[in-house]
Amino acid sequence: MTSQLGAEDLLAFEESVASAFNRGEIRAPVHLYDGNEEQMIEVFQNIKSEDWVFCSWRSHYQCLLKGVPEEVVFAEILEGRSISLCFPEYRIFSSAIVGGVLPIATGVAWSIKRAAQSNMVYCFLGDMTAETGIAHECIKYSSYNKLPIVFIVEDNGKSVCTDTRKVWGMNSGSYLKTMFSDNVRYYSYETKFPHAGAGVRVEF
Ligand SMILES: Cc1ncc(C[n+]2csc(CCOP(=O)(O)OP(=O)(O)O)c2C)c(N)n1
Ligand SMILES: [Mg+2]
Repeated sequence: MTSQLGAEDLLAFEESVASAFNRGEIRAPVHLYDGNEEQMIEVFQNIKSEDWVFCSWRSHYQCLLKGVPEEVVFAEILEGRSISLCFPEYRIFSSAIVGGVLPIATGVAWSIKRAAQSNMVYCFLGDMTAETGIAHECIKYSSYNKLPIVFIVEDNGKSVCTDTRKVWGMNSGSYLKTMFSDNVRYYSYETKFPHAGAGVRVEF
């Protein structure tokens, strides 16, 4: 655990970003979390400062829980960089490209294994990203090669405004809920926020 922040702190941070965005103070997209605070804190129980964390466009909670100070994260968001927050000194990186971080995270895990180090990689991905070909390849490769990486699938049931299950015809949910269990964690959550924005100004 690299931060002592609780669910209330995470919620309050995201609410302050939402307010700033709705006041027009952030002139770039924001992708907010809501409803997954307990799950995120639980995942971060095991994450240490020497571990690497990779995220998508939705990464405020991970940055805070990895130990980046709130004011530092907020300043970057105000500068318009919410969509791809990177703090190399805290070993946390994000990309706004669907699937963009997955091969990079897999490569870092491979390098840790080759160097016989003991730290880990944690890679967060949404439910639609989890169904892409690149996710399948990276997860499969990591599992077969026993790489020190955990992929955390965050299922909010949607991809922007599209229903993930409907797209793939998944009546019983993703195969990743049960397969590759040494390398995959899967949780579901419901959010009050749209895909991007905070419900007042630009949203989609
Ligand atoms: C290569 C690529 N294709 C399309 C997009 C547009 N896009 C941004 S987020 C997103 C939805 C991804 O859904 P999911 O993986 O479930 O993540 P969520 O936003 O729900 O957390 C899409 C299609 C993109 N950023 N990159
Ligand atoms: Mg989703």
